[in-house]
Amino acid sequence: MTRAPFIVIEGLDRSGKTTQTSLLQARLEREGISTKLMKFPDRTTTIGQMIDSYLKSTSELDDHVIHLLFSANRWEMASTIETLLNEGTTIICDRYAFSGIAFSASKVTTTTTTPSSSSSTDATTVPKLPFEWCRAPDVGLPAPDLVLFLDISPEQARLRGGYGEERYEKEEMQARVRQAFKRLGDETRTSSPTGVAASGKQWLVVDAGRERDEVSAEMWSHVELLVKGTLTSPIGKLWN
Ligand code: FDM
Repeated sequence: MTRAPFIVIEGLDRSGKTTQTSLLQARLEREGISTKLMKFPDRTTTIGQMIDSYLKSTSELDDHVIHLLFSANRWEMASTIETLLNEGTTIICDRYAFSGIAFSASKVTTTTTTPSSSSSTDATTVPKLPFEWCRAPDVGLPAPDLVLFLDISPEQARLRGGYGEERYEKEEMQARVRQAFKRLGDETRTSSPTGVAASGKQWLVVDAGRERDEVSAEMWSHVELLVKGTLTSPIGKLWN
């Protein structure tokens, strides 16, 4: 039995991720490929509305609770993802479990101390949630066949007008998130030097600091191979 591919676009804020995701969807449609665009968080569900008000800082939630809500928001779509892929609909997904881990694992508690011998202060940061704890709730979700990670440096993001108003859109947070994404990408590459993991998952870094059309052309070159090929392997499960 053949099925359609599951393609995830991950990226930092200001990387042009949302624009690139729509351009990719438009390209797939022009090629006559049946496509569904998904986005996480999906703010339309009851859980999604709780996430939305947390991100807009109109509500406060414990860090563990919001992390589990982000994961639950993916689980509520898991069976739909599987059904669509098996029916032959290609899924393009704007953020997925990798964002879930990268953002939650980048939350830190900062303590500052002033050594008696100095007038300057030392800051120590400690993660609020361990990396493996952050991964656990997403283990078993449908695994993407391809992850395109849109990378942009904090300097380039600043040139693009800086970050927005939502909760995680702060420069130090974004720098930690970038490191966490690197760790997730390296994990995939370690399981295979070509970036293709044993389960067929692939993580590719795209330099999103370039012109919009250059970025979309590179993304299309990776996606085209997948959508024009024949996929017979069953849908994988994340981190199994
Ligand atoms: N985000 C997104 C998380 O913290 N965890 C998740 O699981 C997901 C999917 O939510 F700051 C963060 C990432 C971002 C915010 O994302 C909203 P969009 O793409 O700006 O809507």
